[in-house]
Amino acid sequence: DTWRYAFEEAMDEVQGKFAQKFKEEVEANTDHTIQLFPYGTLGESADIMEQAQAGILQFVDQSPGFTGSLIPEAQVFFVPYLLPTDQEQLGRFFKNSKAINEDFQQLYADQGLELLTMFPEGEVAMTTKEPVNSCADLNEVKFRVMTNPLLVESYQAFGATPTPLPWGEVYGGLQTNIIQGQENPTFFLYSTKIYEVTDYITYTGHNNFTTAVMANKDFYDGLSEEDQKAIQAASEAAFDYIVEYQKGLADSELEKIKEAKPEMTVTVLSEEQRKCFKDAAAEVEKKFIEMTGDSGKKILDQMKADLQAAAQ
Ligand code: 6CS
Repeated sequence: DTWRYAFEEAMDEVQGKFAQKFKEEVEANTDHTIQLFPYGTLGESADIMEQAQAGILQFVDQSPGFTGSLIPEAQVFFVPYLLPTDQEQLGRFFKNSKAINEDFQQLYADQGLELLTMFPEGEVAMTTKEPVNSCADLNEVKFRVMTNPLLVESYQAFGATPTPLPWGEVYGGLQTNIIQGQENPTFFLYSTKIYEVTDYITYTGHNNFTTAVMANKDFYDGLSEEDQKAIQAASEAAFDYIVEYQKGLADSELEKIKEAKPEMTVTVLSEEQRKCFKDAAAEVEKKFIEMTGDSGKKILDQMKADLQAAAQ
């Protein structure tokens, strides 16, 4: 059979690299082929998730930034400063976490999705038209966020005016000044040329971009045990590959941005400058628990325990 796999990025961006490795592994070890659909070919993130749930797609990569309304607990990835920025620790966390590999697996299954893996795509940076040295600088800034209620709460707590939009509206929105800021990992700031429409890149350390790869569950459950094993092995191999692939990527892509736009101002906030963002985090965590109740609290606690284990 030919299986269809859609993702939210271009072929040569991180999700595309993962997908190509996954395809290569599946095709080498089963009789099936995989057809890849990069960002834009089948619509926005919300569209490809619908298609995967309907079984039109067999595989989909959708980041929790867009899964928040479907699976409220997935918003946990937007509690500021919960995830470390250290990529090695993150790699260990995603690989071994009970929260990811058991608890989230069940929550995705409840929505007809077989969660194959989650992986990190790098620390997110804010890009804006004016400098950001503290929360006060975000006052009156319409800041684009993914369509995720907790991310809206975060930017509200940071002092900005959060504006949820699908990705396709971000470049134009910045160009026409409908929005004045957005956040994304460094590689994406370069590959999507978002640096052309913003003048300041600010690292606050408040989050790491996470994404999730899943299969339609009816499709997956209907496969032979052999095919299921090959899919699991392919997603493990692609996970290891993508963690390795990203080593040094944020640094090299930041250099390319500086080359393309020498007047870009890049700032890494000091511990003192981060204080107001860190103070806001406690409020956002409280909101998360209000939104998700016992189920969210349980997953948050489990994640904290898993993160601690990965720190050693
Ligand atoms: O900000 C976004 O909407 C996009 N960011 C990344 C890094 N991947 C896909 C997503 O659509």
